[in-house]
Amino acid sequence: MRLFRRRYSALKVALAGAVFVLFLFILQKDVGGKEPGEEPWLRNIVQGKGQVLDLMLGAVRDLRDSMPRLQIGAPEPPPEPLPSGRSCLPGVYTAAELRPLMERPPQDPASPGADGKAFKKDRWTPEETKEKERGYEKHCFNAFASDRISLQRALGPDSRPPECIDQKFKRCPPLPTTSVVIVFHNEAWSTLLRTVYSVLHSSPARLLREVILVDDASTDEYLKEELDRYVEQLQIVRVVRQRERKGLITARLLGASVASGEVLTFLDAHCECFHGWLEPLLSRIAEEPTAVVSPDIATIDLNTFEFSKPVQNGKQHSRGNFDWSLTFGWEVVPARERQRRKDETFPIKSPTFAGGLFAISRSYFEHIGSYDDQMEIWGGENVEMSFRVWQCGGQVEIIPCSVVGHVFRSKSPHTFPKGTQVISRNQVRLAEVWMDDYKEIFYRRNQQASQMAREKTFGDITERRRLRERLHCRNFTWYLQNVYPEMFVPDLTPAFYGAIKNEGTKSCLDVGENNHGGKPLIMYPCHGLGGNQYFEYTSQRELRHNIGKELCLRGAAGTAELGECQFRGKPGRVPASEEWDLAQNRLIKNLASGMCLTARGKHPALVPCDLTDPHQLWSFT
Ligand SMILES: [Mn+2]
Repeated sequence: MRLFRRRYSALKVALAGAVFVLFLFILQKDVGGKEPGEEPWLRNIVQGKGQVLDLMLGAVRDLRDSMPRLQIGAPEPPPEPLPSGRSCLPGVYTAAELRPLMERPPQDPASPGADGKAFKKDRWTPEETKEKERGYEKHCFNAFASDRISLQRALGPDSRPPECIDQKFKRCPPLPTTSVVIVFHNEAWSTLLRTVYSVLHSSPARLLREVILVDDASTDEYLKEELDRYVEQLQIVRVVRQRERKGLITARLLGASVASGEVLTFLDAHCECFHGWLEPLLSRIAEEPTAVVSPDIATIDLNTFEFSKPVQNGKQHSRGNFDWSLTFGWEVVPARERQRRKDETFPIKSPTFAGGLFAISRSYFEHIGSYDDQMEIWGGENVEMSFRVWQCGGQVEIIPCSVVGHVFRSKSPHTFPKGTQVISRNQVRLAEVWMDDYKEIFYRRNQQASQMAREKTFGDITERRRLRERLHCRNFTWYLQNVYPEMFVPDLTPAFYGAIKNEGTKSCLDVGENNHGGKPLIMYPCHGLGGNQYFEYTSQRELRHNIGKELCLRGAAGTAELGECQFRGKPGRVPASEEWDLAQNRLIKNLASGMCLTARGKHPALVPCDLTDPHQLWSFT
């Protein structure tokens, strides 16, 4: 006992304790550190930490070696060579090295739709007209035209900006290989196969590992054995099938699970790839493995199948955004982002992406949590992935030198087996996981979603929340401030919100159909669904109708109309014409005119205030 006390003084015990803690830390680091080391996007970060650790490790190695091993560690695999150590030639790829897998057959310039031109037809027999109508009905595009255009049509000369045409791609690190995954459900034969051929004709052979067609339980006969037999001759094309209709998300996951390329490239089943579409996408991922990249999506006209080709210069680019009903939209790239880009080869940072056409490193796709596999059918998955990628350290970008055409339809030809409420359900899942308190802004605008959130009928999200924890993702405030500072954030807790009911008419203030500003308002029976009757009385004393756009009630001489809100956040100010006083909580008084809103007359208007007139009395419901 005395011996013990003499040899282990308090100071020495403390010192030994500290060394032991350090030892534990290193042990844990040895085990936990292996995984990220294998992931290229983390390698840089780990390297920095690694150097510091090496120093510490050297200093304590002797100590550690002299201490007893607490457990036997797993055998260590040899360290992976760093990218610089990889065997690849210097310089850039030659044109020969980037030759496509398949040469296009000779093109007949007189054939329908040749070189991406419009399909034209003057005379129609009754049978042809009938066939055309059937095509529209089934596919919501002109399948008649598509069926008559060559499956292997070319798109004419390369009309992209010169810096895109001249862009060279470094051999080191090599461009990654890709698997192109195309999901389809009862797609027209000609659009599906033209998409496939267009990939085979425009993708460098050395980069295209395979084309995977994922059938989301199509019911059309021609998409079964006939398709299997047809693609057999195309060698690197194969079909995998989802027996039950589960939608885009699970179909994509199925495609990804059988893919062997280093990059996953997702395309829709009615696309055509333009010259040199693939290299810029893969090159950006080689340079930045956490980038999720979309091509510039060109329109293939749904009536004529004309391909709107890129122009040499001056193109106004669009990027993805969202509104507070969580609907995806396009906006012109703001000046700040335009100035950052030196030429067309620079990526455009995008707050969200459309989600149909994009490429992502396969290992990063897995790392970042692929998709929420409990989302159903379609809708919201692109916004979910956008928030997730940005918040968890990646980036969502559009690569303008990569051009892919897509047939944009005005409506969906597909059924929603469980109804369209699956979209709200998907949106609630994403709001609950990624949006923190801002989810309330969405819920106020979508009654169905709000109810699902209240009743917790959106399924289990534990796994997705755990993913957010595990990846140490940033919060939604960070996203709004850093990724989308142009976004207007409505009040988190508006003073009043909902429908504005009139005492005299017992009906509600309503913006009317398709009122994006400029049209007068109407009075309409209160329906309690939000939508056209949703208003917020803001902390700035505006009356905002802001589900999609930020629209404000504006008082003018005797009239009240809807217009785009002048106030876009501080340091701006609300003009008096858009400022309203809820006098005695019953009158709605305009600050510019000093007059009050009345429901009397054809449209809501402004008249001298009168507290005794029930048509001037309003309340939020
Ligand atoms: Mn589509």
